[in-house]
Amino acid sequence: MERKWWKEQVVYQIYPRSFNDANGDGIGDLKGIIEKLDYLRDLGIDIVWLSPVYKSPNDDNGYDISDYRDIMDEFGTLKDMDLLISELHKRDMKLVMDLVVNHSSDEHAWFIESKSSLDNPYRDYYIWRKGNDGQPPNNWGSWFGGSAWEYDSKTDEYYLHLFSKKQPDLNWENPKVREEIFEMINWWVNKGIDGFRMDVINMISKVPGLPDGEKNPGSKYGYGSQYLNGPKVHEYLHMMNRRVLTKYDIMTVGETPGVTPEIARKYVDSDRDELNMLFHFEHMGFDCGDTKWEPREWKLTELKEIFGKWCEGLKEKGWNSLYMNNHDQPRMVSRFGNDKNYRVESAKMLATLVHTLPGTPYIYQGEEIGMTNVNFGNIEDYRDIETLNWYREKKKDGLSEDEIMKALYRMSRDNARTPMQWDNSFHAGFTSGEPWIKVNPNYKEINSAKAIADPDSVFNYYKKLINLRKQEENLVLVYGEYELILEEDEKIYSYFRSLEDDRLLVMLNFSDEEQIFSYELAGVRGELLIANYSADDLDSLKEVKLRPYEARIYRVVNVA
Ligand code: TEU
Ligand code: CA
Repeated sequence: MERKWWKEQVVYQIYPRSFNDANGDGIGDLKGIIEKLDYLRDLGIDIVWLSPVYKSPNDDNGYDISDYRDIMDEFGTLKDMDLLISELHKRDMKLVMDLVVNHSSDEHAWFIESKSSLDNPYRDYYIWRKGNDGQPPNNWGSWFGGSAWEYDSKTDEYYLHLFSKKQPDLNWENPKVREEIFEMINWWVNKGIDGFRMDVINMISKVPGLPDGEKNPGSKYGYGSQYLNGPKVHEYLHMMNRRVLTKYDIMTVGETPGVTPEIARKYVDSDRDELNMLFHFEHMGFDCGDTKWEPREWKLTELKEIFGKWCEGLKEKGWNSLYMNNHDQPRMVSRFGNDKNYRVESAKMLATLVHTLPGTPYIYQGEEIGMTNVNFGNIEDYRDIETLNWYREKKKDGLSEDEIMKALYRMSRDNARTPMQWDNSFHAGFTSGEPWIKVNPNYKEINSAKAIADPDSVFNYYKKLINLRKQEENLVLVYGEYELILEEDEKIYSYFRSLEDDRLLVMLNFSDEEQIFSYELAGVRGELLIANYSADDLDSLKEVKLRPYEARIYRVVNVA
């Protein structure tokens, strides 16, 4: 197994708008991030991934970029950015930027040119088509609702936008577009950044002719089939790798909805020179029905099967990225744990899973203090475009306010976007002004200041866990083999990680009841490395009682 820094280190995702506001305008900013670097260093973070900070009109909170070489006014300036990079490097930390190049903003200079006339030199920077008898060119749906095509009367054509209509898709078929993007990437790397998280990077190549897509159940629109992992995506990524990425020691992680391990290998097999890692969504969909808004009962064995398949699938070539939440997903403790009676225990248990499976762990801001979903209960308090569009659509369909609010509490992206809870002062110490989105009312109980001071907090458990994974003798958690045991158990998730003579045993109780771990394991004793309840070394590991959401890691030692 080839050793790499990005395999051994831990990534922390910052959603800048909600992280820390230094100037009191209610919006997080770069200076605010700089103020918190020592906090992150103390936690044990090596790599910071910043959600987009580029110039943007904020239709989708920065995922709609109007200038790739400048910073959003609310966040600061390029000078602040240089300072952030040097302050990170000074602390031996690295910076990964979000790269959003499937689409730009409709306010990007390229698009303003593009839409101005049919023969403008920038026309082909985007994807324009004639309508079909007064209807859009095909049946593709936008991920944020409605058609993926917007009519423009000036030139009597439609442009493609897989996301909001303020996010027109770039035309990767055009070599000039690719060249512009590669140069821009180069420009950022030369500024000293250490890698990229690539937004929906497996959507950049569309099937030629743009045929209708397969419809999702219950929808009149086609989703995905004609552009997810499209025909030229590997050609483009290989090109990007050869032209730019390979020249530097940087890390890359692609965001790729709709990939299986088989598909993933084509992106991350180290011999293919494309990406280092990717984010798959299999564990982000298995608790949902036809769309993300409908819940589905899930079983622990399903989760084990998903992670097991990915461990196996990428074990020879490639590498996994491990996450249970991000800025698009509900809070993991609310989704997979119990944020009522066992918030602290289950947050630690889930963290133990993320940091002990094979792959690079990603922490989403606030996760390290066990932040939860927010029950706003009022549409006025929501800000997310996907949420607001869906609300409008469902109201029209006649769904009750109550049902809609329930779905939002479960799945709205704003669950992850409420301000970081720093302390118990007004607005949780996030801002001295009015926050752009309300603070979760539980901030007096859940906040960093309190967590830092409490030795039993989620925060202090993360610190220990991160440190454990990095300790020299324990690189077994990074490079060791993964072996699942108690495969059929619906309450306990347990596995070995082993490297040469070193063998660790992870035990996780995924239920709110006591469980007995029972496994035929003779002639060994267990040295406890970490646990989320008080626990000790054990002379035998055959039978171990696990309390609700208990997590333990033992070093398994042979007794002669
Ligand atoms: O998300 C891509 C994506 O697949 C989303 O549709 C995601 O599944 C959805 O938000 C879940 O409800 C990326 C970014 O992470 C997201 O924030 C952006 O809105 C989107 O791309 C467009 O850039
Ligand atoms: Ca601010």
